[in-house]
Amino acid sequence: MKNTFKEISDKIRSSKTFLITAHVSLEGDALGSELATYALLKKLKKRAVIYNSDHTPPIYKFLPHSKLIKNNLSEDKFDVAMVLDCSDSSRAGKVKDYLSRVKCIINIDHHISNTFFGDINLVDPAASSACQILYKLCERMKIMDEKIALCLYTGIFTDTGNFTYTNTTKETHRIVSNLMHYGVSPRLIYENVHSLCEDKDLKFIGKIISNLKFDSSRKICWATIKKWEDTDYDLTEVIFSFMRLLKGVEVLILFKKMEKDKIRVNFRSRPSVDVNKVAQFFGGGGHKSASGTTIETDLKSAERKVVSFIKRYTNKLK
Ligand SMILES: [Mn+2]
Repeated sequence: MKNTFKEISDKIRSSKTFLITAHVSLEGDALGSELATYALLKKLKKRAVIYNSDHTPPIYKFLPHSKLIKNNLSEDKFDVAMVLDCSDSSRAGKVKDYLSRVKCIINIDHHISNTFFGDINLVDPAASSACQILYKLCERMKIMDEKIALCLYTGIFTDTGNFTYTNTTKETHRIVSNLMHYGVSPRLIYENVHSLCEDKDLKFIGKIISNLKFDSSRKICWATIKKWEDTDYDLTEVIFSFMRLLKGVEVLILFKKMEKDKIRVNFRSRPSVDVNKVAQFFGGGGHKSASGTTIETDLKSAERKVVSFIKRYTNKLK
């Protein structure tokens, strides 16, 4: 991996124009890594454009340079594409079309399901976040300032579930400790990222929480959502944060009907169950304890298929 860091820093230093992107359904790690990369490239006097398929959720607009993010692009000539926190180029949504026209794709990611779609691939599933990997790149390039630090801290903070998931390591804490030398305020980040609900959102969440379903062993808990609330930000994590309070449950699932016969399925798990394997069985992927997929069927049959697969899969583990 040492060589890959060098290869990437050489490529960055020798190139002029950059396209930066991340996965659809933007969140802290995707945006944090994009904006940190942007600030890093600007420090090196490079031309860089952040182009995303999805709009930036308002809760992340406190991040530096977030106003410069584009959702449409007229130019298409770039030396390098920096694709961040993205397991597969198709996860970049409509930006994928641009990637085929770029001379060199640098893929920096921590998803265990990464397909190594880049020309240079820096993939470390042991890292808590794409931001944690980028921190190491900054460290090697000897570039850091308060803007980069704020972006990286935010990505690490959100992808570790406020430093509570199993991906939080000594290394994670070493890095965030170093980032705090640049004036990062954890309180400010927490307030921006977590003060997001309106009363109608809490009512919507309340309805979901009061209709949770369980399997007979009560180790699997899931919610089915017929109409996903159209908010400025994704309520998925908020709902999971309530479901996580359940004692003894090992797998949490959200089934969301996005359109007719199109169901988004998100998985979260305690360490005993690898939900990346579950998501992969259904054509998706992610991490061992957080993953997702999209299934083309109706809500009832998605629910039946997924829950029965997890029952068989967890039985095999016993
Ligand atoms: Mn991530």
